[in-house]
Amino acid sequence: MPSDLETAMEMLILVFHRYASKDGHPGTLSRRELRELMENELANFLKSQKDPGAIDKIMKDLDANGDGQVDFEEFVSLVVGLSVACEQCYKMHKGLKTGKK
Ligand SMILES: [Ca+2]
Repeated sequence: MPSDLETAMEMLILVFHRYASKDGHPGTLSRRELRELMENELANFLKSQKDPGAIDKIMKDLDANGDGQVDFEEFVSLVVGLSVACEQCYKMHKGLKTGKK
């Protein structure tokens, strides 16, 4: 049986490819696929973004090699960035509840 972390890694891969396989380039996310992924899988994060151009900005930031497609490595950097932010909230939350670290 896979561990929690192995399951998390597998889910990342599966979610990426579920959206990446929707149009022409099956191994990468186009702008439209990235939008769809974020609307479905990161809806809360997207709601917190007041800027209507947020997805375009994220796309530009993620597309490190500038080919107009987000590959898995570029996608993972988004997930890592969001996870780091979430972990800071988690720590703060825990600190508030227990009164210590
Ligand atoms: Ca790219």
